[in-house]
Amino acid sequence: MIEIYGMGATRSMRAVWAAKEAGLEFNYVEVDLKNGAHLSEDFKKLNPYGRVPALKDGDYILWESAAILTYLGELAPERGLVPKEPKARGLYNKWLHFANTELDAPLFTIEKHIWRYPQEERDPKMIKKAIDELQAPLKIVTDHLSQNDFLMGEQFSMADILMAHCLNWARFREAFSDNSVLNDYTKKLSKRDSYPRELYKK
Ligand SMILES: N[C@@H](CCC(=O)N[C@@H](CS)C(=O)NCC(=O)O)C(=O)O
Repeated sequence: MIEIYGMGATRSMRAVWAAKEAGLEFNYVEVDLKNGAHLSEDFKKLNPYGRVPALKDGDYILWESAAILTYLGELAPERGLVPKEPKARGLYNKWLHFANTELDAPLFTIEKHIWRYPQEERDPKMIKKAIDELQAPLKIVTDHLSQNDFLMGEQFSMADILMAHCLNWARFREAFSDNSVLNDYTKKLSKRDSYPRELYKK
């Protein structure tokens, strides 16, 4: 049985959502980040970097949310969540990497300067700079989604999970607000049966 290690609405919700979209059975193991469970020697056998999500499938261990999404999608090829055809796969990878490098990375910079760094190392100017830097990639995503239902056109894919999580995070950190394209897209995705809304109730 697949095990997914995570906590609440953190990046690990991406993996839970993906497993549900793929129709896979899995056990969800909550990792108490607040009490440092992710830094234990046991957890570091699953992810030496001490982060969630992590996945265990028998003897197979995988970490990094984008890699987990693609792995889970490939376990259920009939659902078409990860394109196989090389050109489509290239576009799928493009959106995964774009979300991770151009959205997730500056969003994490914001978190560092809001709460993660020691007080004396936090700099509000870095938050503003990261929000400014997010505007160009957000425009690219907005332009694309104003012409397409999903990142891959008419077909939902695992890349939409990563993108939707980053967009919800960006809105939460006030990188955008009244963008009807992005708001409609994230709202539509949050209504999918597989959306792990249960993780937001905690
Ligand atoms: N690039 C990694 C990032 C994972 C990550 O940073 N997860 C956070 C939760 S959103 C975490 O485990 N944080 C614990 C910590 O930083 O100590 C991925 O996408 O899986």
